Amino acid sequence: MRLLVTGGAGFIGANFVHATVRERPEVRVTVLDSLTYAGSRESLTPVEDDVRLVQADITDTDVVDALVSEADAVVHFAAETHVDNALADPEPFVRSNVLGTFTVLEAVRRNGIRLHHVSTDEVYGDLALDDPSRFTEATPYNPSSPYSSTKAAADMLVRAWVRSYRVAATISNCSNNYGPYQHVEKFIPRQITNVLTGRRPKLYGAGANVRDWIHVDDHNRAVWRILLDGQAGRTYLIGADGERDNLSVLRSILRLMGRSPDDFDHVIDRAGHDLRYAIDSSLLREELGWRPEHTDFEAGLRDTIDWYRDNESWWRPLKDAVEARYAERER
Ligand code: NAD
Ligand code: TDX
Repeated sequence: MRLLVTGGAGFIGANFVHATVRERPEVRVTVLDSLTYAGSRESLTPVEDDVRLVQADITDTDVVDALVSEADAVVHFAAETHVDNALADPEPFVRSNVLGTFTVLEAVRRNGIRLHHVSTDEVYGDLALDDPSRFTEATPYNPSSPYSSTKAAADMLVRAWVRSYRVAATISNCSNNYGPYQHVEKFIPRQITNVLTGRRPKLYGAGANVRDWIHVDDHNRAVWRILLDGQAGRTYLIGADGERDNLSVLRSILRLMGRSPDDFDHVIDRAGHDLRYAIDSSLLREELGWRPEHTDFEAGLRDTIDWYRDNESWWRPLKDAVEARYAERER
């Protein structure tokens, strides 16, 4: 199989490529990534002899069309992904997430190629903290942020291309990922690297907001299951029953890193901050037999902390600039 992976130099995409090279030697992987601030050639160094990296933008119709025409399937991860960045400047989110997905869809339509579109649970909006329900494939879309609204728009384009042009596409909406190679702007790596660089971790508001954490390798195994056996036109929710509030995640990081539980700062809350996400992944489990393997969140967190400790050269060059930006926001 010849597989085109957009966004393969980002966090989830790079882990996807690593796992594919490791576990599926028959697959020939091409990565299409423009290497924005969030993408890194170094994330693909361990597989550089096995993977072709094409540095180009997913809105570049000619490049996308040429690469799609050489592929048997496309997994589309490329996107602008950080909610705080979208609040500060939404334009690149509209361009990459909406126009970029449109460009990919037109290319798979022209070439008759199978597509898997990677999306987020944030398209469903948020749940109240005391609401026992969880998102399902039937939950109406209700995005709150500039980021999630552009992901929702992209999902809608995919659905319309399935219905109107019979494009063979599937969609997955996954909860919050953690693991190696995640950019230090995101919650878990930010706090780990704050401790490692002698800074105090930063918690938005009271830290009561709940995220449903999943290890990136479990997400990627689900993407492979859907790519191989998912039904065209279907949406699958991916989640590992990992609901935790931000304060308790931060306290786990502090404990695992030998710090006292109150060794952090409360900073100004995110505008429009979604309260709670929670995924019901029954369809994926029942139809495709997927189960998460990383069911011990503390163990996964310990491994992630170890990875950041052992791979300082990967994140150190990014850290000061990220914190300088946050310092302006959190002043
Ligand atoms: P990331 O920001 O770490 O990586 C995104 C990658 O896309 C980067 O390598 C970047 O260079 C590339 N990219 C961005 N715009 C591009 C463009 N216009 N052309 C070509 N490449 C471009 O993101 P991530 O966390 O790995 O997320 C990957 C996908 O998974 C996204 O679609 C995101 O919405 C989705 N998702 C993420 C999470 C999560 O918790 N991180 C959860 C659910 C879904
Ligand atoms: O310093 C911080 N302090 C803090 O309390 C940061 C960076 C975040 N937070 C909070 C905000 C969120 O409630 O932690 C939670 C997680 O924040 P992020 O890592 O920014 O993730 P989130 O906003 O939940 O979105 C993530 O999951 C869904 C990804 O960034 C998205 O791309 C994905 O679609």
